Amino acid sequence: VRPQTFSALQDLDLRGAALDHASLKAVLPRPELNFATAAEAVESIIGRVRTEGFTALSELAEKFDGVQQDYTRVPAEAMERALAELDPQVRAGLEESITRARAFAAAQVPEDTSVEYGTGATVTQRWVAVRRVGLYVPGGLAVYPSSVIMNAVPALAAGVGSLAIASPPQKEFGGLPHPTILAAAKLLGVEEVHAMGGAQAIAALAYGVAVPAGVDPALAIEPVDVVTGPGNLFVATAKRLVKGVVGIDAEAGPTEIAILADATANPEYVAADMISQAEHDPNAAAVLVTDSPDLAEAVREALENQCRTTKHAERVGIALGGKQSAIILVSNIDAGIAVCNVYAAEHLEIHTANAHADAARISAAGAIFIGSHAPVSLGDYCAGSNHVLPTSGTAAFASGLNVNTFLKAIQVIDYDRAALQVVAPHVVALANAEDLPAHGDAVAIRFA
Ligand code: HSO
Ligand code: ZN
Repeated sequence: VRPQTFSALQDLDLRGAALDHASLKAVLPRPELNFATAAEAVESIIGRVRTEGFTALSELAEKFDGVQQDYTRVPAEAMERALAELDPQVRAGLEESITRARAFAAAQVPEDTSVEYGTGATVTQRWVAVRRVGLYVPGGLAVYPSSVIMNAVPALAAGVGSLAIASPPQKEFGGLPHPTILAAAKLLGVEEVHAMGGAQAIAALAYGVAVPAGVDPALAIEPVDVVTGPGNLFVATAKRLVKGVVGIDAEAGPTEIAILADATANPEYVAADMISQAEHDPNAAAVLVTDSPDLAEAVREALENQCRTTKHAERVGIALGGKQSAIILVSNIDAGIAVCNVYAAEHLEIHTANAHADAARISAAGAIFIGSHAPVSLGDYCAGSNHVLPTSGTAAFASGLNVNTFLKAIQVIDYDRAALQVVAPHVVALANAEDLPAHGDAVAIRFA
């Protein structure tokens, strides 16, 4: 069987189609993530990590990553060496990325808010960081030091005191994660990195892993409160299964780019941006939504040319030719906006004559990139925004990683006697209405 290529990129003509939410939802391309297929294997892995601890982690590292390890913690010397040996240009890029991400994250830190109900009665919403977080950084087809930044920076800005990074052990790096990942962690001041990947890493973070008596306690993995970060189907399934034990961020399945474009768009840019995200994964989705058949044709041509020279042509071809990708023709940009709002892309680029106004009408997307000079790859590395974003349509209700992901809001109730007396009759009445008279008594006793 020959691999699919970009030329299999499907056309979807929605001119004249119904534009209501349900109709569009039914026709828009989207692969179904089959969590059920992985669930059984993942459940067994989680169970093993919980009962067998590091023995299970070692066996799974050998099985899935082909490496030998007793413990997962990356030694401090390896972290230092990785930073010392980091290519200066890569270091400069990471530093710029960190600086921009920090500024945006710092600006997101919410203020506590209070409401006063007359004298002596105040309620406050107080934001408090979670104690400890586990950040997953995938290995696989590519390595993602940029994801170290995207996970850690908002957690640090939120005030999280304890961060652990998990990333798959790499055979070619002596069983440690890729050195650039270690260097990025070190640059951020995150010292705790564990060479572990897959569902077992998520289980270890969520439940913690103890060391036997006599072993350096620094090698143990303390359980975390929140696990974030993208990963493959096994990682995503594991996150679903530990949810409730810990908090998790939004679903991060295969990456997606949607582009809303009219006749004013530059087809070479559009094609380049589609290829850029298709490069991640044969399951990545690239969707062009346009009211211009001429642009659609020009983008096809540009894809053909650019696919000839792009490094990961095979992966890109499979992604573009897959069922999840399409060129969607719409009658006008209003219809295009309707399509984009139903699709709820992880990344949405807007290349239209009125890009700002059109962007303002988007109500579902992980991130919106406005105009012809804000490609997704800018956001992947250096815009200041986060690249851990909701995929698979979950942008309809979920947000990209941000400071709030790592915060809890505690509601603080501060009433004095006089203030309580003002509402006491109402509390008593409502308590009686619910047949919970002891609730009313607890108020009344203070005034007896
Ligand atoms: N586009 C990916 C993030 C990424 N790209 C990392 C390059 N490195 C998902 O948003
Ligand atoms: Zn990317």
